Amino acid sequence: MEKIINRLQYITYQEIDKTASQQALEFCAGGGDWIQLRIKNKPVDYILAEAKRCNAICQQSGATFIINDDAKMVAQIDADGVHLGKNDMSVLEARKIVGDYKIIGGTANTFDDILRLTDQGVDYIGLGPFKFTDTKKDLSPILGIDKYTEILKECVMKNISTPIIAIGGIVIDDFKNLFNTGIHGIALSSYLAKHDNIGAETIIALTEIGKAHSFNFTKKQ
Ligand code: TZP
Ligand code: MG
Repeated sequence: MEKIINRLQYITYQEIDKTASQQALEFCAGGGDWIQLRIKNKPVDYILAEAKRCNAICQQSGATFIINDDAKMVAQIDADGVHLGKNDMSVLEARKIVGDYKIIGGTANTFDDILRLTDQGVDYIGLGPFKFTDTKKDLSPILGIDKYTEILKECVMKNISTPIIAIGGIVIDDFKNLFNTGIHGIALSSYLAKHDNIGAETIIALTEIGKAHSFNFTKKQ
């Protein structure tokens, strides 16, 4: 079965007064179709309960639901996939746990990271950080638009077609420049989370992604 990698991933955010599942509900209400549950420094029972709620919300609205770090939890609740950071288990280990049909995403900061992840059969790559962000501690070096351009060119030259998702400090004004580099999609956390109505801002973000992607796509035909 072909795994579909959507163009907007919402990463749940911990610095607001809404639970991850409340955020998931608002994001899906706005037409969002891909959520990554990311909860740090909480008991596993709390994360599991939130994961089950998010999974149900995503199933109901046809959205893809993946969990940060925890491949075993993905298998346990039959979520759609896992996102692995640089310090998490390898893609090969995660594949043994979740099987061939689940999505495995991996974090990259360099072209070498992308090569390593694609060799291991990752389904998408989160490339970043694009800009500085408070959302993640211990940030890797910031890439900016020039590094994205360089790395995406290298992907074309080496025939790497794994979808690349831009991440880190991204706001709507960045979409056009980022899609110009050849990325597949965008991951947003604080930008959407900080809007009172995550759903309303999701509608706007999806529209702008559609414009930025289609402009770049038609240019290439
Ligand atoms: N990995 C690299 S940057 C980042 C993660 C999880 C945080 C993205 O969040 P924001 O709020 O969109 O910068
Ligand atoms: Mg991690």
